[in-house]
Amino acid sequence: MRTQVAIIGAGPAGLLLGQLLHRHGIDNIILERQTGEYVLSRVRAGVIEQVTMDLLDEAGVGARMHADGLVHEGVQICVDGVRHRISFKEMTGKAVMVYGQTELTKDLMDGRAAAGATTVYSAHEVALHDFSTDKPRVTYRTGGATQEISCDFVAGCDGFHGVSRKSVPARAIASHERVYPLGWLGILSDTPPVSDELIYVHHPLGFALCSMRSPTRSRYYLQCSLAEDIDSWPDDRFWEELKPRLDDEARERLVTGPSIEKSIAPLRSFVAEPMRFGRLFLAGDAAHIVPPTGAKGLNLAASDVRYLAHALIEHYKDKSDAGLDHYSARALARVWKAERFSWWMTTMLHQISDNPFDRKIQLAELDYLFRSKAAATVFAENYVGLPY
Ligand code: RFL
Ligand code: PHB
Repeated sequence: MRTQVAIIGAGPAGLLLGQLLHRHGIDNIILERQTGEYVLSRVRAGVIEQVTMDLLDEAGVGARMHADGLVHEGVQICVDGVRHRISFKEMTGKAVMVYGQTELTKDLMDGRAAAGATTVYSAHEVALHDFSTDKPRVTYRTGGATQEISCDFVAGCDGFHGVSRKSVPARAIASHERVYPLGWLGILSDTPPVSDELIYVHHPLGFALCSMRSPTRSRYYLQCSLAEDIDSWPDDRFWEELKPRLDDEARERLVTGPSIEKSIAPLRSFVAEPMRFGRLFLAGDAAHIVPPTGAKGLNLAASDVRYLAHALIEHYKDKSDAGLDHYSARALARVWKAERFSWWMTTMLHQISDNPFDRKIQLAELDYLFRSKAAATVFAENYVGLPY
């Protein structure tokens, strides 16, 4: 088989890249290790930046998000039982959209199916070859046979555990990492949210987040230890641990119910540099991970894809490689700012340290955030997403 761009991974990065390229007549094939049903069953991100919304519109897949997504003009932060609000609208004139990654992935998959573009699900043993030459190849196994795709470029959109980054010789890549000694235990339930805005909770018992997917579906997270066993968290225990962290009003409004999904995600900051190796380009979680506290992972995947899609379009339409040559530096400049914001929010809001000094610093930081318009503006500007 032959294609212009072989894309590894059918997560948001791979699907969005495929869609943008397809709209510009650039042929691409996506290879995905899992089945489509499995990809759609992963409950992950919920917050979409304005610039990501614009990109989804550019890809022609934004209609359902605009119809069903919830526009949020501010966010709430609850510290030791007292809630504070930061208005995005007032500080930046912008807003974010609350719309589940699962729905967005479905929109992208439907868009791809409508375009008639090829996605190979259950593609096993994907291997990248010759990407340091101008004739890269990708091989994989499906239905007991080995297949080969020759292409002009390979886009590694296969997430943190994917094969693309691992195919790069160790001497050519530098990794920067911070692992936090905690995770998020998340549940999804068909109960109305406690508030019409997200509530990030800082509490001596540990961080919590009250989020949502719709007016009738809530998403909650609790800070947990990495050693936590999901089976030791029946729903009742989750709700009982959440309640004391909330303010009185939220506690009264909390409607509990059976979980429809429950999972634990470790918190990690990670960046691999550079993001280009000959004709292989990494995008999204394949190149970087943020802890979920700043809601940046999916949005960063989208911004990488925007830079990469435009660079590839420039290559094919204008015969210019300027965008490809600048891809890594451009993407990383935005990545590191989101890494900084996510690290800052994580360290400010979680109980990480036993040293009382550290908690005092967290409280001082939060108090400053609520009292200073400058600090609130910095927060809001980063949360709604920095410009490209
Ligand atoms: P993905 O989504 O991991 O997709 C990669 C795809 O590649 C496939 N794959 C392979 N395919 C072929 N061969 C191989 N060898 C392969 N290895 C892997 C995988 O099966 C998969 O389908 O990466 P992508 O596309 O870069 O997208 C990144 C986002 O999914 C991620 O950053 C976000 O979910 C992070 N995230 C959040 N981001 C936000 O912007 N806002 C949020 O509110 C937010 N909340 C979250 C989050 C992530 C969370 N978890 C579970 C880590 C909340 C949580 C709890
Ligand atoms: C979510 O709704 O899943 C969510 C929202 C905000 C975050 C992380 C996750 O910071």
